[in-house]
Amino acid sequence: MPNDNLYRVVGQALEAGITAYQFRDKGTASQFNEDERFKVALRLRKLCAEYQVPFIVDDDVKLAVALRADGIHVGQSDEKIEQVISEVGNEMFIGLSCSNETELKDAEQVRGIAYYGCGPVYTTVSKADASPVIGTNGLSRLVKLAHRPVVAIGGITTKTAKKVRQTGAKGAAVISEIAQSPDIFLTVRQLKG
Ligand code: TZP
Ligand code: MG
Repeated sequence: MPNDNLYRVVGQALEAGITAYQFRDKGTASQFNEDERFKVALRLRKLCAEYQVPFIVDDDVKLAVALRADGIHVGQSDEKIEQVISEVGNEMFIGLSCSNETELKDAEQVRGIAYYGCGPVYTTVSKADASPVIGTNGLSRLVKLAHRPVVAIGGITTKTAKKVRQTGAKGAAVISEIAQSPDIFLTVRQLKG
């Protein structure tokens, strides 16, 4: 079963204490057709519910609604944030990616956004079309400008999590460091500090 590793990783990460999970299957990294995507995401959605951990769908309003997701996350070039807010703002919380000060200042004018995803803080291997790296200095500037919680993303590891936390970011979104960890319990504990 090709998805067994995904269920194992998410299950162990939940057991280890992650505070949110985002389902992301898009672009060149997409692994599933529409049917498979729904089935896999539904199973993960139920798993998160067992742990009372928010389940967030990346950039797929239809899937988020079908799964009764807790949240939806959109990027700057995904469906327009105002459109997403009017579609599902009453049903789930909404996150928006902001990778520079202009994007963040524009987002501050929009009502109905719950949090910002900011990065990439460091070089990432998980997103082919990632914006330029902003470093912890760039992240700090965005945190200072933001009146909403900032979740840092991009190349964050157990070694850099503390520096990321010191910027005032309220969370860290992590793919590789957890998915490739030989000991997910230890990695999540170290990431949380
Ligand atoms: N957006 C900016 S960086 C990134 C996304 C989705 C990928 C983060 O993955 P990793 O493996 O933790 O660098
Ligand atoms: Mg996106």
